[in-house]
Amino acid sequence: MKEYEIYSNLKVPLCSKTILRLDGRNFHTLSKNLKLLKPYDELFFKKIVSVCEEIFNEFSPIFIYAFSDEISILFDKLPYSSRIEKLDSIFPSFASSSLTINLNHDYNLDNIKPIAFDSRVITVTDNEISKYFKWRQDESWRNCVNSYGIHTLKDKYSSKKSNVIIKGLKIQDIHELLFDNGINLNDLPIWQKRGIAIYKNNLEKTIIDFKIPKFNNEFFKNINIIDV
Ligand SMILES: Nc1nc2c(ncn2[C@@H]2O[C@H](COP(=O)(O)OP(=O)(O)OP(=O)(O)O)[C@@H](O)[C@H]2O)c(=O)[nH]1
Ligand SMILES: [Mg+2]
Repeated sequence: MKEYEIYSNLKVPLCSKTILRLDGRNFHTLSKNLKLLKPYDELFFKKIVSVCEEIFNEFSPIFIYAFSDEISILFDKLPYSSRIEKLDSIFPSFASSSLTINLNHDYNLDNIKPIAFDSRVITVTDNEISKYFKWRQDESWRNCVNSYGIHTLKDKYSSKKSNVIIKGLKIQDIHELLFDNGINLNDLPIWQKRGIAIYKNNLEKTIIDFKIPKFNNEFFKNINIIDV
């Protein structure tokens, strides 16, 4: 019957570096059920960071980047002989279990649905690495501005209307709206604006970086992820 497992030999090509991106399933509902602080809940995000640390320690990727409910994991060398079925099943299930165990210390999980992450495989060349992470970091920034914007609008409008209004505003308009309401985006914690990263420094010490810069080639060169 083994020949019926027709996808089991599907592998990521050897010639590229690989990113696995995990994203929490339906975390909007989870955040409601756990009564997370809006727009950012530091305790919850620290649980996501713990998940990243456990992945880093267990599977030795070279770099992890996370914001909100998504985690991008960069590998130099893939585990499980690069088999896609293994990667796309073990990593999201490991993350789901890890998050559940971590949340259980501080939250009541009695009435929540089982936590799940989805997973996708992204192949990149060395010179696309910083482009990929910059793309995700730009999303983190957009997410930050929008989340604070909606949070502010909800003081005056319904949730639905706030979402409609925010979609019609340019980023500069949202900056001004926030500024008028006493929120200066410059003063927000860096992890809320740019996310966090885990990597090894030159002394092979694991760094959990809550103060990452804006990603560019230089950053990835300095931490020995790329050569040029
Ligand atoms: N209140 C609160 N919510 C958060 C926080 N971090 C993540 N979330 C929630 O997680 C969601 C993540 O966005 P998405 O991944 O687009 O939404 P999702 O509900 O997970 O939907 P799918 O990924 O498509 O399953 C956000 O919309 C928030 O509702 C937080 O710190 N506080
Ligand atoms: Mg999600």
